[in-house]
Amino acid sequence: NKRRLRVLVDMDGVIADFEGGFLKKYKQKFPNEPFVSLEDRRGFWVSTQYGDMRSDLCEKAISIWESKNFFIELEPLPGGVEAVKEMSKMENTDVFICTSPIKHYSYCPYEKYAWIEKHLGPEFLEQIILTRDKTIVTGDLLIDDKPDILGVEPSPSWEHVLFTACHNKHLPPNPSQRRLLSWADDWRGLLESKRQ
Ligand code: BVP
Repeated sequence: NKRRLRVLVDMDGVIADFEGGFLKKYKQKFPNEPFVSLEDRRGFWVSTQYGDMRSDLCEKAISIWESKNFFIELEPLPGGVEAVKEMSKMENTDVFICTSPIKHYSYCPYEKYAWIEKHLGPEFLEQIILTRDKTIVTGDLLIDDKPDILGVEPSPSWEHVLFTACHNKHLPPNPSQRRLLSWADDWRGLLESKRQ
């Protein structure tokens, strides 16, 4: 039924606090190493900014999210879980959680499922899309904090709405990319704007 609206919601940086969880565990594991405050974060890749600070800090940063319990222990971002639950109860609306797992697969994919079950409920286990290429997934909207979402499909079906995060809030305004400033912003209006 092509009257239904399909919304793809990213996980890290949109409903789960990857940046906050990273910084907390990085400081615990490396108390004597320099760190980047969330205010000073620039660029999507945490590992790149840490590597630019000092080359060995790249692998130290990576060791944090490759550790057991990193993804499951991420805190929900304010309003995200509530918004996704409400969205999924709307008429003619299908919501999927569309998230890219890291390639170190020992814990991340399992913990992403466990996080969804814990915070959104077991019924949302039906709604998970794990993919490293979101361009091949069809939808009307993709709510994601990554500024550039590229893959093998040059012309994805979704409109990418940039979810504001510490690393993207200083980017110059891009008139061709709508933003959601937070879950307190008008996500309902955004969905309505995509309905025929
Ligand atoms: O699994 C997350 C964390 C990881 O990339 C994935 C991003 O997924 P989406 O939000 O696009 O769905 N990740 C990895 C690195 C460095 C790897 Br080397 C990073 O700096 N930031 C990051 O989020």
